[in-house]
Amino acid sequence: MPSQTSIETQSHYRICPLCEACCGLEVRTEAGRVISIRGAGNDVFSHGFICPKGVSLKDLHEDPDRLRKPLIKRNGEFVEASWDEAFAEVERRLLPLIAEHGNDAVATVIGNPAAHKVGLLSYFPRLAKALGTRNLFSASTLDQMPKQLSAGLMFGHWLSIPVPDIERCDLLLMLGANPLVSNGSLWTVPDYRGKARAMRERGGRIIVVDPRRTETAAQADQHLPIKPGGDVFLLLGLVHTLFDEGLVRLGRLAEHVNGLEELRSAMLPFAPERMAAGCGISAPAQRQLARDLAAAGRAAVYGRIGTCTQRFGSLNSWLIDVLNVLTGHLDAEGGAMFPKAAAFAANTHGKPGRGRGISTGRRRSRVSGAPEVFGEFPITCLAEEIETPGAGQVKAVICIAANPVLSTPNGQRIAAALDGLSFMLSLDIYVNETSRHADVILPGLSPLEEAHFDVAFPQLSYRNHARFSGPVFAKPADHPEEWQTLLRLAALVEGKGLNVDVKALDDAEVQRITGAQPAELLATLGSGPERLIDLALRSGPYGLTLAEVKAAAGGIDLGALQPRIPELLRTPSACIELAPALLLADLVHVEQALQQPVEGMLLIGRRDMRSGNSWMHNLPVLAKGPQRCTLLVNPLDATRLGLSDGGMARLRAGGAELLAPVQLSDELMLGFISLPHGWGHDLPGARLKLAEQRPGVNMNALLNDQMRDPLSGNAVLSGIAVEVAAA
Ligand SMILES: Nc1nc2c(c(=O)[nH]1)N[C@H]1C(S)=C(S)[C@@H](COP(=O)(O)OP(=O)(O)OC[C@H]3O[C@@H](n4cnc5c(=O)[nH]c(N)nc54)[C@H](O)[C@@H]3O)O[C@H]1N2
Ligand SMILES: Nc1nc2c(c(=O)[nH]1)N[C@H]1C(S)=C(S)[C@@H](COP(=O)(O)OP(=O)(O)OC[C@H]3O[C@@H](n4cnc5c(=O)[nH]c(N)nc54)[C@H](O)[C@@H]3O)O[C@H]1N2
Ligand code: SF4
Ligand SMILES: [Mo]
Repeated sequence: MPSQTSIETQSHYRICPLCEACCGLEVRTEAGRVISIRGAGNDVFSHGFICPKGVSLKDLHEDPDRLRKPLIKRNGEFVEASWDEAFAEVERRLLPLIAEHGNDAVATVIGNPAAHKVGLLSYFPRLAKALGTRNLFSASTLDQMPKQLSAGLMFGHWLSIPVPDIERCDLLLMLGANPLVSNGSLWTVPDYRGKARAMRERGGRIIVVDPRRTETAAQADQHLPIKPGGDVFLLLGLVHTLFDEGLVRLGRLAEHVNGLEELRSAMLPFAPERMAAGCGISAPAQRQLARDLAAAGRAAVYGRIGTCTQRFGSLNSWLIDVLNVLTGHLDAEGGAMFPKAAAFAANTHGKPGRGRGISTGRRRSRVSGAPEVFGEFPITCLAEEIETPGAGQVKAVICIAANPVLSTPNGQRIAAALDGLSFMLSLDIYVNETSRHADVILPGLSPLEEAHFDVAFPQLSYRNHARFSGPVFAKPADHPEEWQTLLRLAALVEGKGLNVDVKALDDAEVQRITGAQPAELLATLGSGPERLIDLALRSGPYGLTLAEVKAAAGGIDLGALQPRIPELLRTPSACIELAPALLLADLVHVEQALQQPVEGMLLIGRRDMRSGNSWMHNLPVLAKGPQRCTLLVNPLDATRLGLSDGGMARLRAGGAELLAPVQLSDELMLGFISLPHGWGHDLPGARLKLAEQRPGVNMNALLNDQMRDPLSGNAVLSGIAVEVAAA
């Protein structure tokens, strides 16, 4: 319960759902309104850190454009509807489609906010099972799928991803990440800035590999500018050097690795001297970096989205952890370590040390034949699956907390495809660039009306912890929570009709998945996500209960990361797989790429502290200030191209064209330009009054939806050649 600090002012603890840092916030309210939001000083994990996005939860809660009622499109216009009417409309439109065209005619698309919503995460599988469709898509193939794949192949589970143990690290090599702005990704590390500063004050060193001298690079000891898409060459050069110069030290892991000799011979061709042209980093610099890593007492290599959203994203993700293993820094204090989450972590369940491992390609997408990875097809295959007639054609889309029209390469193609559907349902909180195409929109709640427990991010945290926050405000009585909406949809698809008892459905499902749990225990644990959290905590490695976590103000600290190999491994061999065949087979393509360098001005993305992908530009506290959707250009390139600061540039690629305001910046190396993603809020039919005042342009309109990492299905978002001219 909220603590009473005066007659009127109440203080509430709320974990922020807006990025992976998962900060604990203190939300102060008076008479049902938010009066302030700050970092919660008593949070055992984030210790009072907050960024401007955390503050924006007030604006999000109060945003007049945020949907509070379901919408049904009638004669091309959205009209408000009751929940019963909206579900009835879904039933009326969707069931005949499934009956006529089969289960695969429905595709689902899940977006980023779902990763922060225990209700969506834990109840989506229920809907997916009811739908029984093979056409599952998500933002994961715009983001981290390569890392999940490499972790799965090496360690046996998709989410067994090591993170830097920054509080004890001496040398951190970071590629394609800008945690000073993004606040960390696949590495839950609130206040990266403070931790990096502390590391350097201890004498530690941070090296950043990035085409741009980012905020993170500027604060580091060294910035190594790399050619976009060039990481695979650099990483191969580094691994080659370790073998070539006899620097491999497996230490404690020696008895837990498989494939060392295969790896050694596979690396023979990739001498730094040959790789330098591909990455733009000289051979001596590569060799020195490899020696530094090998010599460091405690070091970690960490790569993030810049290394994933490339043609060789999977190879990059693999080679990063290969470097950690070969230098003896994986699973060692101060190195790259595996968190042990209190709940929901697959790598804490089952027989320790051995498992089934992972596989891909159990199915292929109908049109491109892309392999299924982690149960999904690449999101860049969505449009073609809708457009292409024939058996299995997608006729309906259920879009859950996703905005693919802005977030996916060639989003304009997706927009056109969505218009060709027979039915579209969005679970969203706005009428935006994607949900405007829907026939029915079922809104989620304000984050301040929801309880919160992170399912995924404690599996990626710099320190182990368990935290929970309750709702700040009671939700409107008739507004279902999103897990209830998902259960109702699942029941509807299963033909159970509209008048279902959601609690009974939930009880039956929990009974089914937990099997052995006595009915009395299940009854005492309530319902919905909280019951699932409680069960997961109880069966988790610390044997906690939800009541214990709730009772601990600011959460429970579960200590610094501890070595977990071999216990964590779930590979069939019970070893770390250093040389998975799927990855080795892709090396021939690296050779080809080396012979065919991409020419021209290369476009990369960037993130901004006051922006969150595509959907936070309608919040006043974030929207204020300078224009953020600008094209960064090196002044020398600008002169050559006739561009000037504040002037407009015309960008062309793949038949698409857009105009963007130029901002001169020496952060960028010659030949590279940068534009942020998630903009372009000028599409007709969206209802984002503030965002449309300064819409920005959609950089994804320039990207090619056929460019993917074929192993993981991840889209290529970086290093695309574009034509640039003054407009
Ligand atoms: N060029 C380029 N493109 C990129 C990236 C890049 O770096 N460069 N980054 C990629 C990455 S990493 C990601 S994760 C993707 C994100 O891609 P998406 O997930 O498709 O996009 P978001 O902008 O996060 O949109 C989230 C949607 O969820 C809605 N929403 C917000 N909160 C809730 C809620 O509580 N419930 C429901 N039901 N809906 C909610 C929002 O209104 C919005 O429509 O973008 C990718 N696109
Ligand atoms: N403020 C803010 N925070 C966010 C988000 C946001 O939109 N805004 N989005 C959230 C999401 S969904 C995610 S996934 C995370 C992502 O978190 P990060 O991975 O830290 O994201 P970015 O800031 O995009 O950093 C990627 C870096 O890769 C660089 N890069 C581009 N191409 C290459 C390349 O070829 N090689 C190398 N080595 N580097 C390259 C870019 O210049 C950029 O600095 O951020 C999350 N946090
Ligand atoms: S860093 Fe992320 S989690 Fe923390 S306040 Fe900002 S948006 Fe929220
Ligand atoms: Mo992301």
